[in-house]
Amino acid sequence: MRICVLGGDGYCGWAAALYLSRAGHEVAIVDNFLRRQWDFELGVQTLTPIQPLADRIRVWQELTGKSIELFIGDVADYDFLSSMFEDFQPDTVVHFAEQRSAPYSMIDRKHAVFTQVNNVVGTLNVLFAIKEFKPDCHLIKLGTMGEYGTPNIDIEEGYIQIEHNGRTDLLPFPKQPGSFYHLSKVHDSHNMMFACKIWGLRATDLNQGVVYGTVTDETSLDEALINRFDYDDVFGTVLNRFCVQAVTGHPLTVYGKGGQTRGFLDIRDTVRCIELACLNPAKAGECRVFNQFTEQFSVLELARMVEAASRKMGLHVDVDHLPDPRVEAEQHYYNAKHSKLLDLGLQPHYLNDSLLDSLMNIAVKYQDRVDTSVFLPQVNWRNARNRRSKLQAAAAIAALESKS
Ligand code: NAD
Ligand code: USQ
Repeated sequence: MRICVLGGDGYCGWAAALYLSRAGHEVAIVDNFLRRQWDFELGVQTLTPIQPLADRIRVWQELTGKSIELFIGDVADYDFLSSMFEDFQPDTVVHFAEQRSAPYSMIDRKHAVFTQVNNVVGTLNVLFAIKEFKPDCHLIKLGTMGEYGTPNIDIEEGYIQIEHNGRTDLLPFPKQPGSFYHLSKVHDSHNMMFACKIWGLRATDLNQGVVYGTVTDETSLDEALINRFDYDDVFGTVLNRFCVQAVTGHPLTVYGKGGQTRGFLDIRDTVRCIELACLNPAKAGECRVFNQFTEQFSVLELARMVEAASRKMGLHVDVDHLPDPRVEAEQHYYNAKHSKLLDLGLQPHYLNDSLLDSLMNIAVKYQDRVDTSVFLPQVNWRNARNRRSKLQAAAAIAALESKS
């Protein structure tokens, strides 16, 4: 297949592009390096020393003999996207290219507006480009489990059969997202459903849970292929953050009671899920939804697991309960269905002791790159104007000056 990976310089996109390339597909990466710019803006960096994209791709080609085409540009720029479609003619587009941090979208008005414009316009452009240049192309779009929120009923995969006043219908599952970022995904989902209905496009909305880990079979082939591992308060996801906090002896930052329960998956399962969706495309006119996660945990359960793994390594770690900077249920019912990808053949990597040890060991390996000032949350949902960017940039500049 000719597969175009939008956002292929990012965390999930890089791992997926290599996996699909190794599996024998013709792969193109599209990215405009916004993610690297956000690191500069916030004064943070990934724990792992990622290489420039062109270098990563060159090393991949030298090691495997497989080439990956590169298109540098903005998915939200329709002229750029059109020329990419005409040139590469994808059979499948895997769309990761969005601003994906909930805290980033909650910094202030500017960041909320940017997030929704970047994400919603980007996805609309992809839908129009498919319609205009390759109507049979299968769109695989990364959504999020956070679209559903935490309702007091079981969460279905995208649609729910509802009986009302004696009549029944299969309707989109109600959405109760918890940030302007998560809202952008809901808007995308509605636009995709509508485009499939009116133009007969084929799409798969992958409502992914929180991803952890950094190593895949492909990225471990060479240090130059190493993937991102974010642990800061804005882009770092919870388990990755806890592992880095533990190895530096920092108390684990559980927000509130820690009963917040989410779906989780290993990055190796992310890439396999993408492949399964590619190999089993949606039908023309179908906008199907898969819930993409393998296990659910509460934040406090994860903290206890990391605490136990640390003890085995001879590290003492405390678990702190900080006031929750987010507006979210701290204790709630959660039972989300996730059988469709298993039915297609997914064999999950479950979070066991050895997997947790390997995550902790990555944190140990790059410990000297850790900036402990980004452990505490600095974006509060209740404020319309957080000072996160300016403060952090000032701290980063001061740190640079003290080093030079
Ligand atoms: P990431 O930030 O590491 O990667 C996103 C990539 O897209 C970056 O390289 C960025 O430069 C690029 N990008 C963003 N906007 C762009 C634009 N307008 N044009 C071109 N490139 C653009 O994010 P990630 O963690 O790899 O997440 C990828 C997707 O998966 C996102 O849509 C995210 O919402 C979804 N997702 C991620 C997680 C997770 O835990 N990481 C969980 C669920 C869903
Ligand atoms: N949390 C803590 N302590 C921390 C960090 C987070 O208790 O130090 C809590 C949060 O309050 C939240 C939960 O952990 O309740 C998950 O937070 P997170 O930052 O790990 O993940 P989230 O903001 O939900 O976003 C991430 C990705 C996003 C993706 C989403 C999937 O950044 O792109 O859409 O996971 S889901 O959670 O299913 O919506």
